[in-house]
Amino acid sequence: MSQPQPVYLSDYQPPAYRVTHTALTFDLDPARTCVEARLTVERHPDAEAGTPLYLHGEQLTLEAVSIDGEPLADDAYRQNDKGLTIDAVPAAFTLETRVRIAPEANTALEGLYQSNGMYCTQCEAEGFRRITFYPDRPDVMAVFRVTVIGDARREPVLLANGNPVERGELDGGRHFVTWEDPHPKPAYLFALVAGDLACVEDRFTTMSGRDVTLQIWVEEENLGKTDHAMASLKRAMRWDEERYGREYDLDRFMIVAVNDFNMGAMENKGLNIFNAAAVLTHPDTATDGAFQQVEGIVAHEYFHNWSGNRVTCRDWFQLSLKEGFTVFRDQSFTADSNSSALKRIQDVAFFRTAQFAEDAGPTAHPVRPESYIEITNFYTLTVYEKGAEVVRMLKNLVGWDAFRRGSDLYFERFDGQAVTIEDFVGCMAETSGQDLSQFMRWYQQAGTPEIDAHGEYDYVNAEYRLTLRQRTPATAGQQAPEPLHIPVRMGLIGTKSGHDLTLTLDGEKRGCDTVLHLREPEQTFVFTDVAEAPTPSLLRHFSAPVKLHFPYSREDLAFLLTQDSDGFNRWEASQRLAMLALNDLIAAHRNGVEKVMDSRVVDAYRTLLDAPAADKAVLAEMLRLPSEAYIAEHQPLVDVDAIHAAREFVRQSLGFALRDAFETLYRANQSDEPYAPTPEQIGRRSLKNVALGYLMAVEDEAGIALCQAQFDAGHNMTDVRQALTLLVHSGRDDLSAPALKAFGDKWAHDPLVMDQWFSLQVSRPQAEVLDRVKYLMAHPAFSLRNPNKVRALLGTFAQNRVNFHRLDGAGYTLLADAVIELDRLNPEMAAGLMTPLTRWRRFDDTRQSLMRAELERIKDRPLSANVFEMVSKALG
Ligand code: B3K
Ligand code: ZN
Repeated sequence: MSQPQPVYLSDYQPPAYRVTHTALTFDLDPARTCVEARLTVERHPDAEAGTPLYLHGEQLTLEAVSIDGEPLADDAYRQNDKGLTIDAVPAAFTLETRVRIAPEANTALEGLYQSNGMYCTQCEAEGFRRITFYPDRPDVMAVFRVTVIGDARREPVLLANGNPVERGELDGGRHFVTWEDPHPKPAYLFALVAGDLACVEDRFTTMSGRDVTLQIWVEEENLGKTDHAMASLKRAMRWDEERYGREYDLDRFMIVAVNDFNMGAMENKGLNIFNAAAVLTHPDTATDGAFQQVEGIVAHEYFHNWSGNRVTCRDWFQLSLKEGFTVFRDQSFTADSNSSALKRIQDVAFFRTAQFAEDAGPTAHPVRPESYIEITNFYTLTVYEKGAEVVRMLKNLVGWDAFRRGSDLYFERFDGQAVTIEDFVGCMAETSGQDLSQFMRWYQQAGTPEIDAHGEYDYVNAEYRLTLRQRTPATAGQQAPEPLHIPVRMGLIGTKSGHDLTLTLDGEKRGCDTVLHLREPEQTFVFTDVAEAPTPSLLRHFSAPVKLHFPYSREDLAFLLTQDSDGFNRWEASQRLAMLALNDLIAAHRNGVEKVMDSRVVDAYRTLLDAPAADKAVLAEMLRLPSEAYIAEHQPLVDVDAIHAAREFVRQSLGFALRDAFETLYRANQSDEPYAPTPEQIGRRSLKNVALGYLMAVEDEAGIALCQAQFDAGHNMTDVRQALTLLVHSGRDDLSAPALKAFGDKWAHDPLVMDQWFSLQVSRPQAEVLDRVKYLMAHPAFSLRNPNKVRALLGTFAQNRVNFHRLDGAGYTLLADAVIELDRLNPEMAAGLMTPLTRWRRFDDTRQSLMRAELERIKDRPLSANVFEMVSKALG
């Protein structure tokens, strides 16, 4: 087998031929679906006559090919495993092909496949080439007309993009529906669904008064789980009108829930296909976290209708053009509809753990990568989440007004086109009048920039001098990164008064909160008229995706924890304070010294518990300790055992020292009102469940009784799952085993609840987990073919730090075995699953060599391009 070759951004060439109209007919059959395609093709005016026509096509059985009705002679075209070349074509013509495909054999879940017997598609990025021969690239945009033929009993519902224009009965119990989508689109936005589905319908009137039908299609038994997705959709549609002036553009908008799906959801024009886990909710089966996720994903896919579909990407290197912008939009929507500080805290906590780790590992890449072997490997936290941070910085640099005008200009100027990141940033430069050329480096440089900050107060002149020094680490693709344009939002708080001080910079009064523009490797900002010695509050709201170091003392942090006017930075102070204590304890553990809890940290937590909190959800986040993964990101070499021991020690120490306060908090936030996913209720449950966590850290009988009672009461999945997790993660097998069994028996019929059942038991710290994973892999509810199950069981296990990183290497072997087996079925999932192994350089010598050995073992196998690319980077 030849080695897969990389594709380079610098090699981009516009298409020589464009397709203006695409007519498809699907005659569905599990083993031999027939796909007929009629493409109206034109040579691009700039392309030379005689340029061969190239069509992508993989795993297709070609039965017929003709041009303008004339079948092609055998020697008029050439076919290999990647596509079809036709040497001589006219300047404008109609190409017709007929192919066969086998949806039932499609375990990669790309192209047309079957999930629970129903047909569905996933075409982004390059799945359409597994459906028919086509120029499968996003800069070829056509109007689609699609006829779907199926069995009237097995597939009563036949859906595709756009509007239904014709339907009818056929011989042999078959029927058809024809769909037309008037908006030109790239093939990656094509979708088809066929099966026995039920639908919940609603309506939405757009800002210009057009009536839109909203439909959510699900399997019959899930009809009771769509309310929240529908309500979220309507809110998102209204929000996009109000904030961005964007209106929906078809008569109907459909969402379909499928069980087997590689990611969250897909924004196909007018027919979004969702992982069931990203759309179905019910208070009894889904946690608050799941409700929030559904709201965010429904909004995200809907927002793509403009940022992605109406204006799309020229090539896949521009992926962040649609993803970074759309993530930024969905984050803003959630912040507007809930607590904005909470949303920022949750996003940043996740970002700094997962994206920083990606940026520090062998798969680090810029927001706009310069090359790839398999584009599926680039749907990453860097492209999505860092891309969103870059858009947020852009908004903060130019201000909302110029940003909104830039967004309007972008959508108007490029409507119906496939464009680049320069086109987007160019609109922002045009409406703001700012030079954004240095800012473009954010798209080009990988790695997490670091800022070393230090400040000095001059008592004589009443000045505060803040010096910021930036550096970006070298990465595989970039040996000498250049200084970035970094917005650093900050304030100064009077250490005595506890009040925000007015900022005067270069003679200009700037209020109590300002954004510094750091452009040079080192810059000093001199604030004048600073009436008292201040404590700086830096990088408010995480104004740039960087690591900021400032020599805060514990006293400074305890002060900021209560005095910072920025809610996000109050949380940040809690995390920094916990990190100082954790670092000491990690060192103590490593040196075999007795661990002692820092009383200043306990006092700071006591202050939090005593003060009445305005935002309960934010308080809950402040009381939550940094995760083991986050702590690991701060260690030069990760010591999994020391981190776990130190964190457990802090958890227990706080539990013991503040036990009564936690119990009071728990009881004060209990309620038996009917469940609703409102910010108030979510905040209350979150606070109560954090308190329960500390009570269970102590593991006294009273705490256990509260936990058991919460589990038994079964009010809603948020409470049940937290109680069950705490029971299962406690050392008390006498409690955990019966609770797990009761839960598993009760929910055996519900795959989404069984996912939770799998994941919560393989995240427990007890050493038996590895055997439990093996045992559960043979459980009837588990299947390697279902991505949600793979994520719940194997993905969660690989995040279980003490057990995955066992010193005998058995955790690594288990994961590598699974990657090898899964690669034969679903390369996209296999490549994602192996990510933790690629981070081997972060660990001690013993673990490094064990992980490396597993990577070598994977590398010796026949591999998909996906896994090949990951393993080569990891070892390279
Ligand atoms: N655009 C899709 C992701 C497709 C991933 C393909 N492997 C979902 C989203 O970002 O909205
Ligand atoms: Zn997206």
